[in-house]
Amino acid sequence: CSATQDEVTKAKLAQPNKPTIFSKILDKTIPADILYEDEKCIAFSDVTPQAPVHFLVIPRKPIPGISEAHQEDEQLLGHLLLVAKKVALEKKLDNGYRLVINNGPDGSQSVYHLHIHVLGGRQMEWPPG
Ligand code: D5M
Repeated sequence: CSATQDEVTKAKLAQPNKPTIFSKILDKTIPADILYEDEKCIAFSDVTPQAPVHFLVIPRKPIPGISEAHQEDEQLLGHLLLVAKKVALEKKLDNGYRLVINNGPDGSQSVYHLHIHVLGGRQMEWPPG
């Protein structure tokens, strides 16, 4: 669909430079629908939802993408997954959900601040586009 195409176009044009729009969400200079936050991460609703429930979990540390995470980030990455699960439960996604990490141009990453997408509330298809 054209919305999906827009996301791919944005991803192709994205520059892996900091700071990103997510830094502004973290420092609260732009608003977001924040679902959860702690000292290591924040979860907020995606502004262009691809499912009835679609939120992002991001670390406060500005890791550009999963390809730039390192051994020292091991605990943080585990924490992000557990927060994704916790918020999914709060959102009552009892029948399942999907976690996605887009990485780099071929992965259609458009914001170069690591984020886990959590999508649910409908049947997911496979393979993804
Ligand atoms: O996904 C980046 C995601 O970030 C995409 O689904 C839109 C979302 N996004 C972009 N700006 C905002 C703001 N301001 N609030 C909430 N969500 C936002 P990617 O995996 O990089 O393609």
